[in-house]
Amino acid sequence: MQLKEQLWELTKERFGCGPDQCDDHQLYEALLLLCSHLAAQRPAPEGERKLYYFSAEFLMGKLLSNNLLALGIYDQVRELLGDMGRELSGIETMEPEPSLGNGGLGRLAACFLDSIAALGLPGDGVGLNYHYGLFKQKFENNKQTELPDPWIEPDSWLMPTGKTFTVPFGGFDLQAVLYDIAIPGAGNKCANRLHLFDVAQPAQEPWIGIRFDKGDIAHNLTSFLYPDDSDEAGQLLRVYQQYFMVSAGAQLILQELEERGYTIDTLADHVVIQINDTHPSMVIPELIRLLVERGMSVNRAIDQVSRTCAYTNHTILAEALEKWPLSFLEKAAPQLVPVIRELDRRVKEAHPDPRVCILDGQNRVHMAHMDIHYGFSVNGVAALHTEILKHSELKPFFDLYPKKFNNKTNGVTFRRWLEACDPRLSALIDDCIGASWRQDAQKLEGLLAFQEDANILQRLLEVKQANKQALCQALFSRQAVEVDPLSVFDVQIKRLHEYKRQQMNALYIIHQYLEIKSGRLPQRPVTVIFGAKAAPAYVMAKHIIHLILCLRQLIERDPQVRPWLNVVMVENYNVTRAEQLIPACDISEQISLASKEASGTGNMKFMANGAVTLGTMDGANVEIAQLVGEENIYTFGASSDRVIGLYQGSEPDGRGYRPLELYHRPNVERLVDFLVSPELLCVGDPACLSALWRDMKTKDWFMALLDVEDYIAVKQRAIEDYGQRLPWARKMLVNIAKSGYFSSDRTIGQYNEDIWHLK
Ligand code: 26V
Repeated sequence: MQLKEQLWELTKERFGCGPDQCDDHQLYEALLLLCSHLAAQRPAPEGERKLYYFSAEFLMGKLLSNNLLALGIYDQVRELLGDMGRELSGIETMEPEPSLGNGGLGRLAACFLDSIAALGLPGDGVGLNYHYGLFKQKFENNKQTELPDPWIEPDSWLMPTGKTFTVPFGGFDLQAVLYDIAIPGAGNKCANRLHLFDVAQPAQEPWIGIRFDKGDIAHNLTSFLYPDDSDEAGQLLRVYQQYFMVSAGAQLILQELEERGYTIDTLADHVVIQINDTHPSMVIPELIRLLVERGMSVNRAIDQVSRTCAYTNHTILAEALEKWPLSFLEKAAPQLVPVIRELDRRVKEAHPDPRVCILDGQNRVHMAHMDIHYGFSVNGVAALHTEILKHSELKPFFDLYPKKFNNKTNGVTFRRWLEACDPRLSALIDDCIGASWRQDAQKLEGLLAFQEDANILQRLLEVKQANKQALCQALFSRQAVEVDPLSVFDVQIKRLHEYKRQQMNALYIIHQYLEIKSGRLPQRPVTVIFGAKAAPAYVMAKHIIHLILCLRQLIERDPQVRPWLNVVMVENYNVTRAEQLIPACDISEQISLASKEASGTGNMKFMANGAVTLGTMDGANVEIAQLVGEENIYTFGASSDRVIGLYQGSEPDGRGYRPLELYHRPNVERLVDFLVSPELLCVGDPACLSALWRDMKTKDWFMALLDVEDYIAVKQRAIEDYGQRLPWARKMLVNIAKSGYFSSDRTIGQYNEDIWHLK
């Protein structure tokens, strides 16, 4: 049946009318059903080995366009709608975004599923079906407030499978009910699945706030995605969530193994499990337990599981490395405790070094240590990050198991992050080098041949201008914010964290403000755009949001400054907003303290969309710099070696980092002191601003004052260079041309080649 007829039949049956009579929401539902139907008919890719990608987060973003593209019916549907005088872009707005992730780690998992399917590899995701994704952010009185964000409507991408598994907790059992989301492979006829487990009787909504009864595990286990884990009840619920996910997932794996006709003693030949950070680490003891329960000896079970599991590390931040008190596990999953004790015993017997123990002196379980000892692969997510793991953070482990360590530099799916979000640029690229880059992003290198083509460079500038114009309209209609489309768009969008140093960008804004106030006008107007959510319990991060919102208000009210400097904070930053912001960006802010950002993936998306990076030599920025060359990137700041040295107490005289001394430099002091200036206190909360001010002077844990002067100088230079339009366009072009390396298709190819060996 033709697509057109299928759509007619669907809407006739559902709504009693043709698609031309449907409203946008009805059309959205019809297209969702159409996609689900087509995807469900697709077979899984074939293969003797199957990957299970375990992750507590899958930040999928809206799926309609993505699925239309992957199913190969995007253009057809767009034309069909066009014939009825309708636009796909309007219909897309009807879809609620499933925000089942906090940030980079969750979005990476989503890009990976897209690439695994596109490469036709047999690999499914395993996670949890949170009913509420990351909170919805609202600004009130220049502060962040949080609201629940429901995403599951009567029609959603979730498909009931009818499968359930019993998860045994201490003192009670829960049924894990399995839902699937189909992941169609772009350019082939297969589909994988994202398996999401839910409790059988989820709490009845609606929630009024984001607080809920963390003791009511049976109903609330899958209610919310965790934005943080700041209190004990929350942490315990998190352990319940993790065990629920891995126990049900492990049972699913063993069930599918049997269905595929294999016995459990061939597990490692037919299954590979990628553990996405330590949230799913309990899958190791759980699988061992299940195998022993099925009659395997402990030695053989440990051997099978160790050859099945591979671990990815995504951060070196100490506070983010999970160490659960054994008492939590005794409560949530007591049957795992003897397994973990046995795993620890074996480690201590072989390696008495306390730095590599699983159970430490305070009876805490070091999840990453368990993964490294009992997994066959450990990878970091960018070259620099992996080097830091090997030679600093995880050095004792690298000394034990050098062969386990490997790097897999992150990537992003160009189908969402270039083709879908930037159709204007995609069309221009097609005109230059044909459409084959859509299958193989490395082909973008062909653009290098156009570096001296003034006509193409001009068109590139026009595309960027059109995207900036579109963003201006969106900002105006959503937030009533007016932005000068001819200003430089300087964009920092990512979770709010001190190590990402949004506060340093705020110091730049203060610098510009003071310059303009004292009559030194900049060369051209700049719009500094932020998007960021702060974890609700992360006090300092909330203070930084407050600072930015106050600066925005101060500047907006000032007719002298307003024409030259504009500050915008996008409310409720999420995947959908990123898709509008990234194509419109001129300068991509990647200014984390060197050594702290494991990779970053936004940096790659910006690059592919023709933004020029302003960044530190951190995470994947290092690889971006190598690829584009120094004339096509703006780097600044202390090196990761120097930063690591400072944390260890070196420099200037063995007493480590001392912000107060940096603060007393005249150019720095006036910026920092502006936080508590009468002007700012007029619009802001004195308690928040002075707490931030004091912290910056005396602690400055992520060394904003170390790099701020260099940052401001280099940023000025970038803004100056922006004025030379054709040379700037050349920088944009080189960035796009070199971005193909950061396709997640490349990353997944390498995971498969080195770790998974699927086909
Ligand atoms: C987690 C937590 C949990 C509680 C306390 C504070 C805290 C701080 C950071 C994190 C990060 C969790 C791991 C994560 O999302 N890492 C990100 O992974 C991306 C994909 O590999 C990578 O691009 C980012 O650089 C890295 O931060």
